[in-house]
Amino acid sequence: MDDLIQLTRDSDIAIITINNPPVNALSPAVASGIAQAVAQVASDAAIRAAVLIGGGRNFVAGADIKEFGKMTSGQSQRGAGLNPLVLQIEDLPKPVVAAIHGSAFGGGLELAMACHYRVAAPTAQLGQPEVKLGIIPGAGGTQRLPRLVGIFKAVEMCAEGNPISAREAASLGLVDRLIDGDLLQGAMAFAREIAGKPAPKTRERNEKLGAPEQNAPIFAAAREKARTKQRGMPAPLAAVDAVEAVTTLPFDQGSQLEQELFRKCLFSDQSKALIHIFFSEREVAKIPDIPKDTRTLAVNSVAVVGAGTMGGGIAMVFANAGIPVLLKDTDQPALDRGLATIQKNYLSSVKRGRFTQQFVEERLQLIQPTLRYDDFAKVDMVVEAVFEGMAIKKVVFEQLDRVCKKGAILASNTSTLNIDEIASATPRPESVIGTHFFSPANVMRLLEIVRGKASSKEVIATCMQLSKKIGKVGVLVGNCRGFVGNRMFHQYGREAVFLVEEGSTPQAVDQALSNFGMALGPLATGDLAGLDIGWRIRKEYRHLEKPGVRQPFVNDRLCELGRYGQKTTAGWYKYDENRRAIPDPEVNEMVRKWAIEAGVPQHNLSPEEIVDRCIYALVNEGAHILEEGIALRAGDIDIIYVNGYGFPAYRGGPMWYADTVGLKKVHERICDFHRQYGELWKPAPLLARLASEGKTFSEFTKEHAVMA
Ligand code: 3H9
Repeated sequence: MDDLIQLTRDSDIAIITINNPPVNALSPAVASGIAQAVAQVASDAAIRAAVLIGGGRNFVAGADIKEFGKMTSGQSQRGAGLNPLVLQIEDLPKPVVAAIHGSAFGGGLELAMACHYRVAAPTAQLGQPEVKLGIIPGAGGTQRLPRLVGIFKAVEMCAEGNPISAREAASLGLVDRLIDGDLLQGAMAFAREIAGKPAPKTRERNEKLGAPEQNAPIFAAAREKARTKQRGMPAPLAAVDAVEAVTTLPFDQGSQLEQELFRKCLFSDQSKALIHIFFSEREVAKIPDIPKDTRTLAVNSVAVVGAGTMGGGIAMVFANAGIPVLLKDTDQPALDRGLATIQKNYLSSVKRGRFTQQFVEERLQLIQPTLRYDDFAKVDMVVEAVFEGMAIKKVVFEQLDRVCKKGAILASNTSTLNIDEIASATPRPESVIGTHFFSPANVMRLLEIVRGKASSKEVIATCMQLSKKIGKVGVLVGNCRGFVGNRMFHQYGREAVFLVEEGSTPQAVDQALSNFGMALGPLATGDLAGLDIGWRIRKEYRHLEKPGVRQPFVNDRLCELGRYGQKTTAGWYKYDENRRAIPDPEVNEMVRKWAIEAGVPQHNLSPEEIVDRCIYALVNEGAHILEEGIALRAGDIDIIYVNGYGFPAYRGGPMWYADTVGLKKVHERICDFHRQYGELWKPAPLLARLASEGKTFSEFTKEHAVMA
């Protein structure tokens, strides 16, 4: 036992404290330290009961996820040694009480369930989130949880991975007592009550397992839900299989099945991809030239300029985080419309059970409408969300400079424009930054934080910190047209239109990418966002197009016909009154005719080519972005795509996916496309280099995390 585990005593009660900051992950050393402490408790006749507690802010956040990479790469053979440990605790004849605060997740909950009793702080969270990492519980969780909470809840928790509150856990019987006040003292008092009494083993408790005829529909419904809500992922189905084993097999055999399924999932590409996403999501917060202790500015009040769809959504984001917001527009009708939309959105959240009526009323109180810039004098931050045009944005920033206090953050929600040019409208470019929210802003997790050349480190650090507070994943990106997400999406969307021009249909393109795992196909996404937006941007930038380089055109033709997508009930698809997309033979016919008239060569396009062309268009642009330092790391691009563009997390994002396929293979395919389809497919130099060196984007990232 070393510093990781402390064993102390208070008369006849032992206290085992886990000290492995920041989250008490169960590394092999932690597991072996606990095992030694438990052995001492067993052998010390003066000890009649024990409390197992976490030091710091957490009980235990689970097995050490870093160990999984070592296990799958063969660097570590033994895993965390959790299974022997949980059995050792459960078999101890003296009762052990797990005292839970913060989180008891994954292996942490499995450890707690092997204890004979559990007490918890009311704010604690308990869960089996393994499926979010592409695995299933691997230390008896699928076998013990149903014995404590019943089949229905156990299936839900293991297959969906969402945590429950300590209060819910107490009502289900997973927690034996909630402790208000000092957790250790409460746990000690509990331990004294049960000291000397028999220590009940969870694995022997069968009273909540129910009858087969009750359980069969639960498993069937869980499988159906997993197939639709976690489409393409085997881990949730494996979790259901493992829980089902509780009802058909004795504990030992059930545990063995759990082990087999756990290992199968752990060694899958999906698990590696999801673990990459887990760590990348934490890594995005680390900016090499902005140390952790950089001073941040207090953001206690915000103003949003523009009460349109984006501005309204952004106002809701701040209000939801408890930050008062002034919402400004130019005239009363525009402001009224914006507020009405906000109210409508909140109402639907109440209907769907996401928020309570009281929560919504409090949030609405936090959003104050105004028509005057002068009201902004005291706010700490302004987010501009007006129409996407440089001239109007500059006028807004001149006004902001006139009214805002010194040091206020002046942010633009621009999705494409040059943040330095916007900043040039003020004499304080150090306070200007891009905060690019994704639509609907109150739902989408991604926030691109665009670093201008003068943005101060304090302003960047504040926005990165603020993103977490408002429930977003903030990713710092460099300043270029479209930044990271939209710059890549432009290539992806372009390729999707080319495919339709060359002989595919919108349905075939969308279906191939949906089967790949994208939340929505590119053409349906265009219809959702509004085809007129891209049309307007293309017209604005037409002068920059290189002569002789192919450009998509049938999307413009659809717009000329007034087919803007969902908002006009027609785009690539037709839409019914419930906004359901219906394939439109008229579009297919028109597009075919236009393409043939324009001399676009027609060919048969397989789903494989559709996927390769769209996804490799993302990858090739991503490689340019990485080399230019517009993104700090390949993982940052992946986080942007998973959180902002519906890229399947289980494929790890576009750059990870390319690494998984092998950059040599990706490069060769892109070279084929270059030969066949011309200039736009010129392989990015970084991709060509890494492919020839046999390296990956991840390896490149480890060597160069530098931003332009
Ligand atoms: C499992 O248990 C399998 C079992 O069935 C048994 C198998 C045999 N391991 O998120 P934060 C790091 S699978 C290693 O920013 P927060 C994290 O990378 C596991 N490291 O803090 C970060 O490092 P850094 C099931 C971990 O307060 C730092 O801790 N468990 C682990 O916002 C702080 O993390 C889970 O999936 C870990 N298990 O949130 C739970 N957890 O500072 C995963 C965290 O270097 N964890 N780190 O960037 C979480 O959900 C959140 O971290 C938690 C804290 C809610 C606990």
